[in-house]
Amino acid sequence: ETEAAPVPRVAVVVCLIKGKTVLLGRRRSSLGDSTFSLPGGHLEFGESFEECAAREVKEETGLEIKNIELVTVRNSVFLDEAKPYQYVGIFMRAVLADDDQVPQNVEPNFCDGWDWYEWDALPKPLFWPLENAILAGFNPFHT
Ligand code: 8DG
Ligand code: MG
Ligand code: MG
Repeated sequence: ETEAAPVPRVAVVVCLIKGKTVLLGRRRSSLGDSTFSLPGGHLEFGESFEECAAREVKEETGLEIKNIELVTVRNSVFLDEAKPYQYVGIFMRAVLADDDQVPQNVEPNFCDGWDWYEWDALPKPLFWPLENAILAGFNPFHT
């Protein structure tokens, strides 16, 4: 069986902001295993970026979000993986619809759990597309 040629995919990731903190979870995935990343996932056919952001955050954390806005777009190409990949990463920003909500680890096979981290003291290692975005100036608090 021959594998289909790789194609770029669209991913929507969400910087969910609470005070000075953002929500991160440690990945359980062949891609970036045990690194900290934002909630997010693949854009489905027909979705807006905002709809995808709200759906992925709900699916992964149980949280309801509001004030969903585009912050930046990144092109992440990784040719050195066992399976090469390219993501057009749509980086959104949002806040909790209701501040009393607590994140749930809805997909424990894919994440060790969610927690809030101060932007100035992010955990390490970060998932590399997120790390690269930050090195390039991504800052959801300064836009
Ligand atoms: P899905 O099946 O729910 O649609 O996808 P997923 O399993 O939740 O996918 P994911 O790996 O969490 O996200 C899709 C891709 O988005 C990921 O492989 C690479 C890209 N991506 C970035 N930055 C970030 C980030 O900070 N967090 C997440 N989760 N994905 C990111 O470029
Ligand atoms: Mg995900
Ligand atoms: Mg997902």
